[in-house]
Amino acid sequence: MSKRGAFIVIEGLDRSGKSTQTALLLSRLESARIPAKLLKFPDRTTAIGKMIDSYLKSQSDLDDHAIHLLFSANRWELASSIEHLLAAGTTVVCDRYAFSGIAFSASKGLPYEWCRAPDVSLPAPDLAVFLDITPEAAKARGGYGEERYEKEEMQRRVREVFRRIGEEIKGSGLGAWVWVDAGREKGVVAEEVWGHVELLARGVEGPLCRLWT
Ligand code: 2DT
Ligand code: MG
Repeated sequence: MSKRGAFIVIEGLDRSGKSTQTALLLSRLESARIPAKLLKFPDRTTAIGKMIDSYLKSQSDLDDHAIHLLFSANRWELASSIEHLLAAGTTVVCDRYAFSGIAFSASKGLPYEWCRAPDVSLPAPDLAVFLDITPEAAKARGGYGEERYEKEEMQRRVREVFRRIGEEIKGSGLGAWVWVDAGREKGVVAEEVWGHVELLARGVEGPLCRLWT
């Protein structure tokens, strides 16, 4: 039986190095001749993504529930492409996914279970790597940007919810969740990330799991 591609999600706070690390991971996969594709959520290029982009830039306001559902819809509109890529043997690396969806909305006060619901039965990653950095260290990396949520207080709450999500995944057998200390030099972090990804990226035999089931 031929193996499918691995589904890898990279999560973390703003300025934890997600863009840098996902780019380094992609070139590493390329050097190893492993077919791979990088996706990023939110995907701001779709019609839904444009609404999200305008909300994040504070050019529009939306009810907290409504924006949460748009973020989820933005994953659903790409879910079948993810499945097709994996089935064709391509490793999919995602910069943020449903875990960011829960972490950010729950940090605004929406109930955790409610936040989880719209993502039920989306493809579940085989591995989620959480790039862990303290909000202080993140801030020291040149400050946050201008977008909504890029504030130290918010990031602190988000990190707490991410902890809860990680514990839940580890206890559930739904793929793997690893914490990587992202406060270190980028080459060191990349090496550790690669250590977690390499074997999976050689191909996965089991079926794709579904979120939260
Ligand atoms: P970037 O800084 O990575 O572009 O993210 N977010 C993201 C949510 O609130 N819910 C979600 O489902 C996702 C995927 C995190 C932009 C911001 O969007 C937040 C930061
Ligand atoms: Mg950002």
